[in-house]
Amino acid sequence: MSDLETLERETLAKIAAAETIAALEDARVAALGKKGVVSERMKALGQLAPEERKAAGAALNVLKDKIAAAIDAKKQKLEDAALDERLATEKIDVTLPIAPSPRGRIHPVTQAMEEIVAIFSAMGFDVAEGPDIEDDFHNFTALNFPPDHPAREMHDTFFFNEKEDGGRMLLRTHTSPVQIRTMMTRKPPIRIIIPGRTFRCDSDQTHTPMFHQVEGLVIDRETHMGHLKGTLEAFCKAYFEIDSVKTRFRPHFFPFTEPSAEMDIGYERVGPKDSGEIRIGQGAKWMEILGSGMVHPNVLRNCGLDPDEYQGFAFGMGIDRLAMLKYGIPDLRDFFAADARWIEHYGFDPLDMPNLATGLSR
Ligand code: 2NM
Repeated sequence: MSDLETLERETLAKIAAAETIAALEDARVAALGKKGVVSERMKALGQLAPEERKAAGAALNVLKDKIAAAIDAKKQKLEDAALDERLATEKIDVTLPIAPSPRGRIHPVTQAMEEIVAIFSAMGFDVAEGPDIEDDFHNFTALNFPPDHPAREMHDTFFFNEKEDGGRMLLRTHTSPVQIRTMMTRKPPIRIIIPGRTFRCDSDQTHTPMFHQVEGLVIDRETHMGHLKGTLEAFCKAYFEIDSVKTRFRPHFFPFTEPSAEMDIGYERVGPKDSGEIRIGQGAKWMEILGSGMVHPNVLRNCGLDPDEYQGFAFGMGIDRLAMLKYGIPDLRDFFAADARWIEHYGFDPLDMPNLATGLSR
């Protein structure tokens, strides 16, 4: 056997024996690398006589091509095997149940908001939304606030800098501007609730400068205080998940409703005296939970509705406080403290969407 044939056999055997890409690379370097056997022989061609050189060079080139082809083929084989192995070991079973306790919790304010939306949706209300940044007309004037009303003052409302026309935008102090926008663009009957962020210059134990409100509006031809009462009592039963609720309506004043009333619900203390634990719905004590009233004729007129043809009721309540009451959360400021242990304790499972069929909260 010629010397070249031995070299070919040894090199191809080494390539065939390589079980990893690294071993194959070693075999390539040993044969075709700069100092590899084939390369060394190429260099040695120069010492041969010209008539021998041609044949020897051609033979070496053939050998070089054979080795290169063998390496390519083997490389492909090793890569295919590696891919098969990965496909076999990295497979996932998409039919497995999802992880039982996903990380992340729903904030109690979000939970309360979603529960409130579920309750009013079942009563036939739509959810309406509007901008956080409002103008004076939608936040005050259209709502029948007189020009000198104290709520328009700097110390109650967050105003932006004056615009060129002298007007000032503001952070809405309630969600009522959305009711105005809805009445100006939609024909009655209207049944909407408006959950959202609201802003007032106020910060102490029980007030944060940003808070959440849900307001509601019903406009139709023959809507009266009885509808208001029935709707809000039904809401309280559903929200607090109790069969009966004791309520009372106290006369009040809002610029945008006439008559206006605050609704109280009955409650009592339970457990040890200073535990702060309460039961909502029954008992000798009263707690104010919302404001309401029949939409003022001026507000209807400001929105292009004829008060002799249409009337309706509206109400508003604070979601943060409703969440504290229902879930027994003692301190409002914890809502915005971004404490992971707090949200782990008071938060809700993201996969339990509130709905009336399976229960609002678990
Ligand atoms: C409340 C209480 C009572 C209210 C009134 C209106 C509108 F636009 F129809 F005039 N929107 N919201 C309203 C009425 C809000 O919050 C305590």
